Amino acid sequence: MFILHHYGMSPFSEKIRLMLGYAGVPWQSLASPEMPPRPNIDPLSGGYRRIPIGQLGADIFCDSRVISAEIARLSGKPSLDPANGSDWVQEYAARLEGEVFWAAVLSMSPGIAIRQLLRNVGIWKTLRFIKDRAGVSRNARVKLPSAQQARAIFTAHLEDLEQRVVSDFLAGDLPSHLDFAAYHPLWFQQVVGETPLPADLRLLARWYRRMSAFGHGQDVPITRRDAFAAARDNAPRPLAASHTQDALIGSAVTVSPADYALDGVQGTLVGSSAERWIVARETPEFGLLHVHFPRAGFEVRATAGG
Ligand SMILES: N[C@@H](CCC(=O)N[C@@H](CS)C(=O)NCC(=O)O)C(=O)O
Repeated sequence: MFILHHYGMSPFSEKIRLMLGYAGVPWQSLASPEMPPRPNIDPLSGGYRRIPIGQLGADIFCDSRVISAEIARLSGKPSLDPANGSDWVQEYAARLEGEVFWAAVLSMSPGIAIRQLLRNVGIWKTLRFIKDRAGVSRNARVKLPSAQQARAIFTAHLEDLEQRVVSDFLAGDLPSHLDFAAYHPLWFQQVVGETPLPADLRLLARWYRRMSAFGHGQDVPITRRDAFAAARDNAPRPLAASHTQDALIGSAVTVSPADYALDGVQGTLVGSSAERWIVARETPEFGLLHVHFPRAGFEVRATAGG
């Protein structure tokens, strides 16, 4: 069964929880710590530090775009696969998950942020969390807005979104990946940031309610032992022959995000497609694992000596 490694306050996790609810894919839920180290998933991913991460046996899926493609496949709902959007849809989704996501996070009032952290993680972890995320921001390769700029970006974004919800969903009559990419920054502002949507944006409020109504579907809490057993007791799924043609296949590589939280994963490149890199990791604890990354937003480097 599909396992989601996630934590409550994480917007990208909410994107996937809601998508699983809409798609009707039953899932197992493994609550991760809000910051590294994450003993439930680090040994499986090999060091990718972001959340959410998906897991199907010995296949590990890093980044919500790859996870969305898996949910599309499991549910037979191709509109959930980010690769199936037209050019404008893909460009807009990238903006929502980059500039708009950061605007939602950085426009949050410091008082509310502290209150939420104290409530969710307690006092000691709050201090560690602030230090951890300051490090992520400092090392980011993308330029992050100030709090004031973030508020202006987010307000303009909401007004623009109000003009875009002319159908039931953003790219037509059916929910698509784009709706979930648009949903999670708004969820974060309201649920974690305690800031309601502006009352005059009525179409947006209706779309948001339509989306929220999907809920999270059927999730069963599991433990780290269960996730580890699933990895150990299964082999990675076979690779399509068409995914083993890249010149780098067989090379030792490091795959890392290109924007922020840059920690990379080392292994052997065993698969690639127009959308994905797949890295094999041979581990003493679980045997062979395949770790999947999207191409968009990630870098692959041949590792010295490989
Ligand atoms: N592009 C990634 C972004 C994921 C992301 O930024 N996740 C945040 C939490 S919502 C994160 O992991 N921040 C750093 C951390 O938690 O260690 C995705 O789509 O999954």
